[in-house]
Amino acid sequence: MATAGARVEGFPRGLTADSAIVRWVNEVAALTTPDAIYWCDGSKAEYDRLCQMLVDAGTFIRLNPKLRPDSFLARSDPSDVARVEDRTFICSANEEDAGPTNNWRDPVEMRKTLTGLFTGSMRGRTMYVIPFSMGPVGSPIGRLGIEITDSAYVVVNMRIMTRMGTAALDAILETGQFVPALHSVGAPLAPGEKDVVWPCDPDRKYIVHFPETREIWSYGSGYGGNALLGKKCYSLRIASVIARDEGWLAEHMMIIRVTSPDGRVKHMAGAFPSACGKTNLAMLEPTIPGWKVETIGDDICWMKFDADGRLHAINPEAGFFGVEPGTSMFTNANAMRTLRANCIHTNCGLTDDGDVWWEGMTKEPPAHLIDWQGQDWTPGCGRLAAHPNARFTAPATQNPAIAPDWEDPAGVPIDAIMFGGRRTGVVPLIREGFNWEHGVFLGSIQSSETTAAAIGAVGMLRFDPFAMLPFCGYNMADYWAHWLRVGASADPAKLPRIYYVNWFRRDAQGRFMWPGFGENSRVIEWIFGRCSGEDDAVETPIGLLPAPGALDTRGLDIDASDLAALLAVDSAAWLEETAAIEQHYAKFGSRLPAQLAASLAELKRQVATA
Ligand code: O2Y
Ligand code: MN
Repeated sequence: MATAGARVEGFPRGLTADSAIVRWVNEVAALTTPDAIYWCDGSKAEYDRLCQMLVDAGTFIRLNPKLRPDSFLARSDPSDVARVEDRTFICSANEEDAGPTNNWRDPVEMRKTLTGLFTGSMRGRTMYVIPFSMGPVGSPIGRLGIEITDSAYVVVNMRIMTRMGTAALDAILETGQFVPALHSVGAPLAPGEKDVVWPCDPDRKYIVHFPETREIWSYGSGYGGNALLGKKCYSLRIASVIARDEGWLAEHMMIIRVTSPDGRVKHMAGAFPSACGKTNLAMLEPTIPGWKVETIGDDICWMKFDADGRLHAINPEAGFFGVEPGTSMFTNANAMRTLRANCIHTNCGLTDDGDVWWEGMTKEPPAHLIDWQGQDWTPGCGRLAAHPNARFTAPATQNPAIAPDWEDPAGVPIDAIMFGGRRTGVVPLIREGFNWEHGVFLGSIQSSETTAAAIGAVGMLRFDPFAMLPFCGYNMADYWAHWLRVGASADPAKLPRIYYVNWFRRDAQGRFMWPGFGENSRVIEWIFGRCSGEDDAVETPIGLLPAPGALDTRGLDIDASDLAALLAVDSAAWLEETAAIEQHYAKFGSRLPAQLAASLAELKRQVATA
């Protein structure tokens, strides 16, 4: 089949020219005028062929097969290294439906702008059609999509991150449902023009969502969440809107299974802002004897009520797109083991023996390497070997801690939900919400210091409710109302308990007061006990904190004064915090749910009189 003069390869059997998919693909081809249209089948042979093509084009460097078999390094354009929040748009018909935390644009205007940008944008390139499933194909919690892209780098990453290819296409044909996700790097090639290793449009980037029609258009970037459209764009921004309309939850959460020494099992989900250790927690190796943590997912969690009236969660992804700097055998040994082969590394250093390296990976840096910008690097040269947002793309199945049934289409029943952030002061190590409504209050006031996961200043304190600030596809106040509705519709005894953790408290000298990493299992153990009915908490104005001695610190080298400070409630500091929360809430005007305003008023009353 030929389309608008483009060569067509791999056209799937069983697809007819008048199907909605083919009509959409043809419309896109007519607009973007690629040289060829390639329908992906998702096979390993296809993946290997495309990886070799990327090696031949200079986009991929094959790593030393003896050290990292079937693994590759890519270096992006320096203008294209992270998510671009200020170029991410929610184009709902009404501005108020996007809310004060999103960049809104009029959908009609935005369509005009995008149509202009996409006109001829794939000239000289191949347009890849990627059918994919978020979640195991056929899961009642999963969803389907089709990404069209002119980047082979995106195709191979999508094969790791989603269930992509023929099985997903068959499911789309059976259900007739898919979210269309259109992506172009925005770098058309003139006849005979030589390509660059990382094509993108350095000056114009648009990551655009149309929530009402459930469409995604992304232009100008080839990196991460900007380009792998199944991830943040679909699984969070568009899925959060679908979830609101259908009564479920699409969340920025890791999911773990925790098993106690006596074999009891609980499942926990956790929302943490970008690059705050969610992947480390998802792959945690407990330091307390006899406990086991298994990974279900590290970034995204879709939860629906099952027939048993409990929230069941799946990880809609099939891989990890994790931060490299700081990842080591000490901080996340399971991640390091996951990276032994079959991975794509983007923007880290290349050692002289053909391996990868990033800051924090080993105590001693290599004596020499090639840095993420392709320059010679030696320790102390004043530049970073890896970009702070350097990432690995790794198959989830390679994680030694992955739960054997992590792909169960029915998902796992969630017992506890954690919120957390990077807070130097004020916020204690752990507290429990009084009930679901108070838990939603805790999520709504989640705050954290910013990291390198997105372009912008690092280390700035910002409210990041439910860790969804950059990812909620509609008005954040309506999202809180949705969470409250979900709770009100359920049997309270079957709802997960809600917690707020902070691993990042520092003392006056700037030293971390809590060791973190594997020692976080002590906090997990307390949560586990609470979910099992243990009565070892004290009530405070900010929530339920561990009773004295309830947190297991046996074998831990921690000062009693540090522990006391980690679990203290400083009323004066909380009174100041309530002033900041008032400002945060004021942005939402009359859309702010009354229950949250009441929770804030009660907190203020209590800390003011304490
Ligand atoms: O998409 C990027 O460029 C990095 S951001 C990211 C990547 C994987 C998982 N989570 C995030 C995030 O920002 O939350
Ligand atoms: Mn994330």
